[in-house]
Amino acid sequence: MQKGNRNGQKQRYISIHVAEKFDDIRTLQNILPIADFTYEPTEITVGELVYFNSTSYDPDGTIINWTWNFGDSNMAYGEFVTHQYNNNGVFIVNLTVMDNDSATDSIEKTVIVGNQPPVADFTYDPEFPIVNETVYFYDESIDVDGEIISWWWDFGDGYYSDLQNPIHQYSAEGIYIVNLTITDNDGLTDSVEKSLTVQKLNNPPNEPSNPYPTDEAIDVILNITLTWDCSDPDNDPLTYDVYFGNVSSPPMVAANITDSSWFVEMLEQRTRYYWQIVAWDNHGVSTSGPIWSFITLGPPNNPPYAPVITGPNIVQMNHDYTYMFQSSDPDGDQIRYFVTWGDSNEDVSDYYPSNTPVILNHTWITTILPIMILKMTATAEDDLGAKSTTIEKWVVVVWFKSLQMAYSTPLQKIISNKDNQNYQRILNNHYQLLQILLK
Ligand SMILES: [Ca+2]
Ligand SMILES: [Ca+2]
Ligand SMILES: [Ca+2]
Ligand SMILES: [Ca+2]
Repeated sequence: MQKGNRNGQKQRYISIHVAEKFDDIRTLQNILPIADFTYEPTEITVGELVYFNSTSYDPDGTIINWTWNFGDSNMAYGEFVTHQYNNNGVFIVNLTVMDNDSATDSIEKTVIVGNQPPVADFTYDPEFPIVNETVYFYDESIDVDGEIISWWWDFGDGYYSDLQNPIHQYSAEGIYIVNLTITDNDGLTDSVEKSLTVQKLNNPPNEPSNPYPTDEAIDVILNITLTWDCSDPDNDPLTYDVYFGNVSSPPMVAANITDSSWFVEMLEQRTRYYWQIVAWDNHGVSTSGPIWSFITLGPPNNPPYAPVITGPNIVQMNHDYTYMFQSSDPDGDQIRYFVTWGDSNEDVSDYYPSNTPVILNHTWITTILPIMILKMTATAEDDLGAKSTTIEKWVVVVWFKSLQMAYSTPLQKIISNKDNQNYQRILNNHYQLLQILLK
């Protein structure tokens, strides 16, 4: 790679100086300097900083001048210089040195500035593709002294592409090693690898089911293992949060358990317990089960007493009326009320402490008859499921306020007879007659 221009043998020049004074006549023999240099690095690429070091010397004096010609029209002066080549190629570097007697020597060396290799890089989108989703690959490779002329993508699943910016779909979940190899216009290559995680589309767990004790079970023992079933559409492993207590929105008593069972003990007798399971899959997605309940064993439960209904007997259609229901439970249990309004509508109240008046509203909507007698019913049920006897109440529903006012007293009499079996028929068939009778 390096070669000198010297002709092998050292050349010597002799000069004779004649002094002004005879005593100073001396015959002097100047020896030529010897030019040489090294450079670092020896394998040069475009843009790289190259250090040129003169190793020239003068056997009988000193070097006083160094002139560098880098072969690319650039010059420099000095014993130690640096240079960067902007193009690859072959360059003749010339160094000329001069000694203190103005004698010179030169040396030339050939340097080869190589091709800068390309640098491979890429990105892809989306970051976490799911199975069969289109993944976009973007070439981000660079070549500082040329251009990239070919690409080879290995998607890691047995598929390849030679496009610069390919797309690809993965048909199975997993972690894939994607390799991109590029080649620049001078034939140098580079590769880069990145791992890509393909996820499956996640489904939430199925709803917890098949509780034990079964929902609404009674006489459940006081120490019992609750169990349930649950699965995940993706067959993900599941964990469970358990909510349990004697209130209808039970608190969480266990979190993140892996078994589909939970032991509870020392439960109170003849008490309704509520419980709920929340299932989580390993993608952090959850599904809540229904709130189940059961009643523990204990002394016999007594039903609430029959409720009392308080409210108007004669009402106008399409107006809202308020009724109060009240009962008590011999055991002091909470009570809720089932109410039928005689027009095929029903209501169920929340649970309230024993002996608490409970208000429910109702509107009888337009009927085809100007006067109708309807039968309301109310039943009290304690929170252990024991029902009272059912109480009835007759209500006369009229079209107009005037009817309500006019017939209030006589209708009240009829209703109070507790013998209304035929009155609806009478009212329907003999409305005019009744009108007269009631006057
Ligand atoms: Ca010399
Ligand atoms: Ca290049
Ligand atoms: Ca899942
Ligand atoms: Ca009771």
